[in-house]
Amino acid sequence: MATDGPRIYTGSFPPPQPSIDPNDHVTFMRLALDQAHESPPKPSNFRVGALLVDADTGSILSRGYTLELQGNTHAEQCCLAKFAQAHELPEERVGEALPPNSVIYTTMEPCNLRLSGNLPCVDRIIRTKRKDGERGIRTVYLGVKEPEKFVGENEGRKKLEEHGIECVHVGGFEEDILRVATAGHEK
Ligand code: HJL
Ligand code: ZN
Repeated sequence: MATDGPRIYTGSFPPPQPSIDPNDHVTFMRLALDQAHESPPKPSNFRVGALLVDADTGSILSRGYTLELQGNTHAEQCCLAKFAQAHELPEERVGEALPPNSVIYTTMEPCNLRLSGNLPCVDRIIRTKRKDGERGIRTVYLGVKEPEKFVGENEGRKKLEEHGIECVHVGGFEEDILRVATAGHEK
């Protein structure tokens, strides 16, 4: 007979994530936008969210948002650095732990120039190389182009494509993404 006590989870740990269809780009972008909401408003940059996904299985490998990690950190940077950390690698060697078909979702086109002079996320993405020499991140899904507010025209997408990384715009979230990204900016 069934009892009313608390149900005890006896499965694997951590519990398996509900699986997302790897082609469901809208759901992944929505989850990236959830990340952007976590970012503290700052007048001199955008609030962005990012998600690292294994495109073969649809599993989420890592998440990140602007200023999540210590210092002046970007969403894509945090996402990669956290995955590297979880695999006991420095961020620049994160590619060695990436599955063969890894992709990144970001609410905003990755940066190609930073006012602070920090390494742009485009370079962080390009340098992801697996142990077999293959590219770590194959595709970047982006929600909006970077507004021309801080660095003029961002050539991030162009540079990624020049390096053979496919860039795909996931439409439908532009208004929300920009509202979240610019919260805290002077009007
Ligand atoms: C992206 C982010 C983020 C930006 N872009 N893709 N992800 N904050 O997490 C781009 C913007 C830079 C400014 C200021 N923002 O962030 O151009 O201080 O934030 O290095 O150029 O540069 P710093
Ligand atoms: Zn960046």
